[in-house]
Amino acid sequence: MAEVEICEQLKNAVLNVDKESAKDAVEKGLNEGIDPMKMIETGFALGMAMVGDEFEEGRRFLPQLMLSAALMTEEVDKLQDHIVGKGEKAEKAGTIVLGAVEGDVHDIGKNIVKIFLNANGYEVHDLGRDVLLPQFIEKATELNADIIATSALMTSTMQGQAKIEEMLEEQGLKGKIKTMIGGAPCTDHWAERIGADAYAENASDALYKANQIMGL
Ligand code: HCB
Repeated sequence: MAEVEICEQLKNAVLNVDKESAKDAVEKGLNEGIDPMKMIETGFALGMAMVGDEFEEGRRFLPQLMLSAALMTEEVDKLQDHIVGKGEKAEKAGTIVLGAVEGDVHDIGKNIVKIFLNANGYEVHDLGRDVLLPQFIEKATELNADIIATSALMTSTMQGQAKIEEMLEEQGLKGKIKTMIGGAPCTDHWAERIGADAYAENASDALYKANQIMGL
């Protein structure tokens, strides 16, 4: 089965909340050597974006959203061990404090970012979801972290990313601890507006931007 067909099956499995089909496509994909990140980003994530659109249009309801999310989380967990990066590098690339900002329980995307950064040599301290804003700075200071990476999936919670920038400024830490923002409503423009160091569109971009920040 070609990569494009596997990704299509994964996308549809999320849309139709079809666990068996998702499992089958993941197994086939792994057997055929398809990049697990491809399966996540162009299979599952696309399906999830479509689920979100239908939810917004009132054609899908919260319980269905939750089922799709649970299915995706379970399968992404399985793919985790198959993501090949430079994880075994002797030298670590950097330390990142990661989390979904206060008020936001969306964590599927954040978890994918974590898996990918980890696999590529970053030490990632995941604070989880709905993380109180000061905790990002406290943890980053404690660990002498290089980057605070936040995830916000709602227009309301995005404001938390702006507040983190203000708090870093107030505490004289701006520029010392770099920041990366992500999540579906975020953009380069938002990063620029709030003074974040980088915006990442997806997990591969998060690695690229983290490497840029670290000068790698
Ligand atoms: Co939720 N939800 N949801 N939701 N949800 C969204 C986000 C809406 C856009 C749906 C819509 O209306 N179209 C909407 C927000 C509208 C807005 O603010 N403008 C919304 C809403 C309204 C809500 C509730 C308020 C619904 C309600 O209760 N009435 C509620 C909020 C709860 C809360 O947070 N306080 C809610 C709940 C849920 C769940 C629990 C059912 C479920 C989340 C489960 C979970 O995460 N464990 C859920 C889901 C699944 C979604 C959608 C459908 C998908 C999100 C997702 O997982 N995408 C989403 C629609 C959408 O986003 N289009 C919808 C897939 C991942 C892979 O993409 O963008 O998260 P991602 O991550 C990418 C990328 O952004 C980047 O890399 C990732 C990997 O490629 N990235 C980073 C992410 N974080 C990064 C951090 C970095 O530093 C760097 C890069």
